Amino acid sequence: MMPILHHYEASPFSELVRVAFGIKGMAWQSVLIPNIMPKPDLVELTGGYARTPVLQIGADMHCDTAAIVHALEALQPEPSLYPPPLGTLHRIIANWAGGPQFMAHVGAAMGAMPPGALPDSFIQDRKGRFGLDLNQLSRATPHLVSQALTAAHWLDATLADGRAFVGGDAPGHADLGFYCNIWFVKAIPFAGETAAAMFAHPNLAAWYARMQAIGHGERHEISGADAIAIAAAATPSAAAGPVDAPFAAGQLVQVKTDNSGDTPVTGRLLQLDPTGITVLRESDRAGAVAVHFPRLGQMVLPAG
Ligand SMILES: N[C@@H](CCC(=O)N[C@@H](CS)C(=O)NCC(=O)O)C(=O)O
Repeated sequence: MMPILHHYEASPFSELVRVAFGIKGMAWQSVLIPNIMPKPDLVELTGGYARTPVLQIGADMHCDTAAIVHALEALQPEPSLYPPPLGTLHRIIANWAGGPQFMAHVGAAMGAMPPGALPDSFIQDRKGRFGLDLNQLSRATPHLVSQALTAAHWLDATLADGRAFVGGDAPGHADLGFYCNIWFVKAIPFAGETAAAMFAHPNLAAWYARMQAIGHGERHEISGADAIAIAAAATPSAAAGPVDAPFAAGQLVQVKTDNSGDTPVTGRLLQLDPTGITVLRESDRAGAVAVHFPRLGQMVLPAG
């Protein structure tokens, strides 16, 4: 079944997945979603998770790039996004790039914007949902730029022995993590000075060109209503997996991004172990859907 990416063009985490499709040479369907709330079609499918991106495979929704990459590996194992010799270490590096380093790159990219460059609705959305005050970001920007430039220095040093990608000859999840952060800074013209400092690193610049050349695979546009119809016609593929104590299979739980004010997703546990979390829920318009999360970074609480 062709995977469906719910995303918007300017989203760095979405770019990570689009290039993952490129590495795997996959065909995929694209649903463009709003970059602020409300997102009625997306939330209908996920049960509350509203971050970007989300990957849909039939009636299975994969929330967060960590769960998305995991699902893509299962759907099409080759070429792997965890090539040797790094293997699983790719995941650890990508987690660092998508965690602390993500905020540094947001600051480097958006902190340089003059007042009025962003619509007020966007500023209010990010303040209300994430406590991110974009109007105050410029004060923290020099520090955040220094953190992003340190990562650029490390990446360049990693590549200095002539390797093509972070782990050697083949690109993987770690490359995607670094790439989408730098891509975001490069995309914002106001951040030109920081981008220039990053691209002054010759190994980084050559690696970036290799990553960019990978492309996005084969993209086909569909609507949010199409995606809901596809989910309604499918049944969740999720086979029940292990459920770690103190939780039990079938238990009603809430899953929520740690340290966030995000809306929790409520459903019955199908799986809960270090490889991920899956809950089953009913959607009014799509019927039974399975919603998948990574274990790291998600809080699970008993519900009901
Ligand atoms: N840990 C998540 C983070 C996703 C995330 O924070 N995405 C940003 C956009 S790139 C977001 O959701 N922004 C708010 C929105 O799109 O409504 C992942 O890896 O997918």
